[in-house]
Amino acid sequence: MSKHIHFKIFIFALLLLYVPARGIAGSVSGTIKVKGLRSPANVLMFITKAPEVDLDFSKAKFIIDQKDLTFMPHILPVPVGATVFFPNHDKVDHNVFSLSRTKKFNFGSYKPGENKSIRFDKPGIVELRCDVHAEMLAYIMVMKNPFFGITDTKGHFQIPDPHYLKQAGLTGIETIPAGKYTVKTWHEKLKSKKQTIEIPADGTVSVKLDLTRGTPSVLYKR
Ligand SMILES: [Cu+2]
Repeated sequence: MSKHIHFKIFIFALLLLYVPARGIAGSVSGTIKVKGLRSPANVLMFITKAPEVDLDFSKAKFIIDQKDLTFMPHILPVPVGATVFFPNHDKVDHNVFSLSRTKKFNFGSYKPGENKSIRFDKPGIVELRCDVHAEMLAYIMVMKNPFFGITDTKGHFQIPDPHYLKQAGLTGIETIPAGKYTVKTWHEKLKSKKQTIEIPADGTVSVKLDLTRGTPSVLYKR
């Protein structure tokens, strides 16, 4: 065979390998049950390792609202590089700060109607507090990949989460490339669990996990 034919076969083989792999992708959905907590909501469900994706942040909007003396949402996963906004929609001043190693900051006291923002450039957990209101607590989870979801009040979740993507203004990551992955849980009062899953070429893999009270594991081992 000539070099030319060899090259053609090589290209053809590459196409066989490459083309299907791009178009074939699925998702994860499931239900979490918890013991020892009133609600199965606010559990972060995430894929530990995933293929790299180019994320377009141009329309991204990540917000932790301050309303009725609480942070909303209580837990917000964001991909590394995201900028999060912290509008004050209360009638009183707030002072949002973090002592976490992932990102230390202190906005100082700011007034109703004001807004602050900061970019999160390192993966890990950021615990948010308010200097004025000791009971205010929220978590920003800075994630290595955009494949995650948060359980609702019934314990249901989806990865990727269409509602989250729409709210955050992220596009192009509506599915996860088919293959074997590990899905893991994180909640501040629940022991973390993980499970191996296989994301199908087309469709959804279902996950059911029972969680109990305890200390969660670190988000990523360093
Ligand atoms: Cu406050």
